[in-house]
Amino acid sequence: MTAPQIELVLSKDLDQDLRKIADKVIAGERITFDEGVILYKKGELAFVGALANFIRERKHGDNTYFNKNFHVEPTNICVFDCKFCAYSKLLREKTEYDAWELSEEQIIEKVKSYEGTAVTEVHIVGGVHPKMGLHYFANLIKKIKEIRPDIHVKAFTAVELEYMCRKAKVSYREGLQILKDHGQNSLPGGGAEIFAEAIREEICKDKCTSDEWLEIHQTAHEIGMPSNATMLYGHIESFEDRVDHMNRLRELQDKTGGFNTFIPLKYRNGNNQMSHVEEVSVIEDLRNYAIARIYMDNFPHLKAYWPMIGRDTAQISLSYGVNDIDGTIDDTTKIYSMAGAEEQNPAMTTEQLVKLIKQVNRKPLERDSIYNIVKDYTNEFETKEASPY
Ligand code: MET
Repeated sequence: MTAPQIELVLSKDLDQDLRKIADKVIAGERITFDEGVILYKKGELAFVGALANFIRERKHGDNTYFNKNFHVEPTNICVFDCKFCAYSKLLREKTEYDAWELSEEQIIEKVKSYEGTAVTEVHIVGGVHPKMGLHYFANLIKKIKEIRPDIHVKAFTAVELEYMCRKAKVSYREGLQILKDHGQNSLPGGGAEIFAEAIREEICKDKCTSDEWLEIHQTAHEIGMPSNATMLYGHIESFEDRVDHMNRLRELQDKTGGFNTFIPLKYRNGNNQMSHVEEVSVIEDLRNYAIARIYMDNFPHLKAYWPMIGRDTAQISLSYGVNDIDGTIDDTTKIYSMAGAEEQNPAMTTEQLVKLIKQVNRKPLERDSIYNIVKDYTNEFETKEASPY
């Protein structure tokens, strides 16, 4: 099915630069930085989409992953002041949302509320609270593991970890080892934003630097904790900045192999300090997924985070390189709903996730946090037969 799709795109009067890139992709070769920029500048959606889908099917066939998870967001009080953030409260004017600070008991109660359910992962991120430190969180993780020894704890962005380690006066390696010893399994990909220093200075100058973000992930990989990586796109960055961002990640992945998934995050412009910056179109979202799939040749997985992009676009993205759509969530995160995303109470049942995947002729597989298959849902939740495409 894939080859004719590509033929169709190539048989047009194709730009020579794009032709060369297509030949490389079909041959399984890596594209260069300059070629990444060319894709952003000249690659129409149909072209980059066909290449990305070709790669997706070569790597994964129709396999499409989701998981059963929930989030814990201990607080939205934050010492940092990222201009794109609609979430943090401390340095910010009061908005319709109040500050919150969960107690340890409240967090433990939340975890207990999932007793007897089939969740496999808890995702813990939030504001960088001056009083919630490394040892507090290490003990919290230990308590979570006492209640749910089987649950995968994916916790704390590099931004949160940099602050925690600095305050506790430990090296990244020591800090990460303490968290690992208390039961933390992996790191989420947040806080990367855009690595280009000039843009970082404009949008989030007071939090950890790009080099620190990369060093923390490298250190985590070295001590056996895998991680994910994100890129906040569609604000004031250039196409060169996006390729530079992906390039730094691709280089680190060549060294460590510790990243599982790349997650492009769309800039949403609600309730923040740069709301005048327009959001990009859905076409650009899909082009960005596709180019990421083409460029990040050493990342196994590409995720569309549905609470951010919406379930319709997440479904379409499965034809543009994406092979993972995250999880059930159960209305436990406010990060994107506060930024104006359509999903104001993000939650999907297993049936909804499976049907979303089956409707577009993909294979729904529940995974754990490190992509072991938990269950194949091919024969469950019958849905209207999808047309071939
Ligand atoms: N505190 C995190 C960071 O900046 C993000 C958590 S969600 C507001 O990396």
